Amino acid sequence: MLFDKNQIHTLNDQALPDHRESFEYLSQRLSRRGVKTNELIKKIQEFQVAIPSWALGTGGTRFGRFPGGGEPRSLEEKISDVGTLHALNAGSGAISLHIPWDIPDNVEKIRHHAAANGLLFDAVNSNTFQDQPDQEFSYKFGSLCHTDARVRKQAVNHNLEVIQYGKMLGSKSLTVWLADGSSFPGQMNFRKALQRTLDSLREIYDSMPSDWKLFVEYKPYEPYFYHTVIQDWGTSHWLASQLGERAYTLVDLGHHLPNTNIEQVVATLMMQGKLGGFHFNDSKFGDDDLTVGAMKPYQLFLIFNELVEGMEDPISSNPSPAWMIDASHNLKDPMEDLLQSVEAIQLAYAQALIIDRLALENARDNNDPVLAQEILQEAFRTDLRPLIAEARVQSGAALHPVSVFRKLEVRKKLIRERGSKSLATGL
Ligand SMILES: [Mn+2]
Repeated sequence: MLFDKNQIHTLNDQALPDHRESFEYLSQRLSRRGVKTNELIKKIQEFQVAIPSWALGTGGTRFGRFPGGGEPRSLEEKISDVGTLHALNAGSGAISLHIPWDIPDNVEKIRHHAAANGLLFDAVNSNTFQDQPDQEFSYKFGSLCHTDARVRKQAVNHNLEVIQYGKMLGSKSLTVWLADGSSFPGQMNFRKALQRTLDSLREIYDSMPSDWKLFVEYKPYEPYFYHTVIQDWGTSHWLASQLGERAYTLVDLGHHLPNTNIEQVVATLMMQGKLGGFHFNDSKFGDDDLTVGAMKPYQLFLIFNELVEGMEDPISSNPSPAWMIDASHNLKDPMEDLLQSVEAIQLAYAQALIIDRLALENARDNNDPVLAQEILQEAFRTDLRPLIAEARVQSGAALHPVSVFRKLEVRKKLIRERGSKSLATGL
């Protein structure tokens, strides 16, 4: 660790009187509304968001990349960086690996290092969207959907290899995101490509350990510009339903066309017990990889409203989804961006938890959209930042994570240790 935990506590102490005042005021307001602050804090503390290994380096666009230095050069350093985030916010207690970028050379050492940082291994991710130097066949024209059975076999085998690494580290799920698709009308037979994808996924699904889950991610465009094989939640849901009860849809906030009602997608999937994973980010135009909550915090809140309803529904069989941030950062310090993203997620979650659900249902039953909006916005416009901060302090983390990150000069120390030109693997 680049700093002593006591340094966090010292910095907290300086800001504590101001925090106490805000928190006391908020607690009183919440308790008048019948909200139990302690229960809320416990739920925030239990809510852990996985950090993907590829989010720790500077991202870029197809036009360029402007790294800021001190990027993690190895899997071990990626784990250290997530450990640093978790020490600061107590909400990033898991890491999601990407194979082949993060193949562990010494499994025991990696497991130990993660445990020492208080981290679990979340879903493992396969990669058949780019060619690796040693692979026999190219994925230029697809992977699991490819017309050539040998290419499909290679892609299936890669996924099985990813599962093996995941097993060694203690993961319990595989996320499959395919870049498969076409860029020109007529290039691909939609029906045959989808059928081949299902057949390939079935091979992977049938080989998974019995306690593993398969998450099928969708995306409407990019890297291909005419069609993607798994374009939307409906296609993903159909695939997951065909595969079996341990296959689920994964929703990525950036993987929708403009104005899609994502909260409705979430509600529909949870109603059927098929929402397995969730990727957070934010966007203005498409899959922009912006900081969570930077652009559309109200939409995020509305989505969490459905997530909380789904999680609290005693009849729904939906398992607790795997939460992950899926973004890259081409202007901000990636670690500062991740701290902001986790806080935005926790805030939206907490806001959704304080919605007066009984009153909302009554308003709905009485067809009263005015009252329904009042109830939702009462929760959304309540400033719960002191509550999130209190949850962190009680967990021994930082009152103000970004501020502490800067005061402890974490980036400067990383650059000193790793150099200003280090490049994170996988980007
Ligand atoms: Mn994603």
